[in-house]
Parts: sequence; C-alpha cells; structure tokens
Amino acid sequence: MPDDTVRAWVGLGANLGDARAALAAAFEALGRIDATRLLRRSSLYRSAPIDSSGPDYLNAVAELETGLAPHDLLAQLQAIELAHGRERPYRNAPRTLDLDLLLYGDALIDTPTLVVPHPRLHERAFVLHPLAELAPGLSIPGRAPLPALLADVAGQRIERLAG
Ligand code: PH2
Ligand code: MG
Ligand code: MG
Repeated sequence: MPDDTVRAWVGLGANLGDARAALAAAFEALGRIDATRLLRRSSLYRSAPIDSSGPDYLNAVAELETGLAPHDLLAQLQAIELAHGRERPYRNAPRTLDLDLLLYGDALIDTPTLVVPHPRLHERAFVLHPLAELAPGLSIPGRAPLPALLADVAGQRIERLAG
C-alpha cells in the first residue's frame, strides 16, 4: 500500500433477502477493492427502518485504508451493490445491499454524485453506533462529537447483535 492512503468509513445496510449473508459478502468484497485494505468491521446491528419501509435493517460499518480517489472508491461501492442485486426503484426503497461512503479522511466533498461526510450520517443511530464502537473519538468534519450526536438519536430503535 503506497503512503498516500486515506482512512475511509463505509456504512453497510440491508433489509431484503438474507441481509446477514449480504453484509458478510460485502465485507469480503470491500477487502478485494483495488488499492484498498479492510482494516476493521463493526458488529452487526438490527435497526428499525428510518424514512424507509419493510423489515428491520441489518447495519454495520467498515474502516478502510484506500489509495483510491473518493469518486473511484464510490464507483467500487456501487459495483458491489449491483453485484448483490441492488435495484433503485425509488429513494430509500428497501434494499438487498446499500454501501454508503460515510467519511473519506477529513475531506469535505460536495458534488452532484457524492457528498462526504454523508449528509445524514450525524442523525442516524444505525451509523453512529457502529462508528462509535470502532472509533469512539472519531470526529466528523463539521459536526458535534460522537457522544453528543448519539444522545440526539437515543429514540431510534437499534440493537447490537452478538457474534
Ligand atoms: N438506509 C436508508 C434509509 N433508512 N434505516 C435503517 N435502519 N438502516 C438503513 O441502512 C437505512 C435506513 C437509506 O440508505
Ligand atoms: Mg444509505
Ligand atoms: Mg446508499
């Protein structure tokens, strides 16, 4: 791995089909992305759909080290989603696999195809809890510290799964 790598965080979510298998396969696929290493994976979490429908979601986050530029990493994430049968019938539709680029180092990116930090990450328990599990001191550019963000989402149902 060259020296000019960046620490990136990816959110994983699924609520259709075998969500547990989809997330396991997604972690494997993340580890196979070019110029990228899967450093750590969080526990799995079961969460109530937020602004979405269908069964409970399984969620997790992955910590990556990558030499890819942000849009190239995004393209890789989208290719993995497609390979897992992801369809996009409408916004926030239930999904077989969702991979969101949450953070790319401390970069602030605002383009038509990619916004980083992910614009809703700070208000979603299903992202904040797995992030806090792996990196309690993580700072999210432009946002309050994780403990304060977690306090604000205390009303969202989420459960950390064993194993
Ligand atoms: N993803 C969404 C919308 N709502 N709710 C939960 N619990 N988990 C998700 O991953 C999720 C969601 C859009 O990507
Ligand atoms: Mg998402
Ligand atoms: Mg997405």
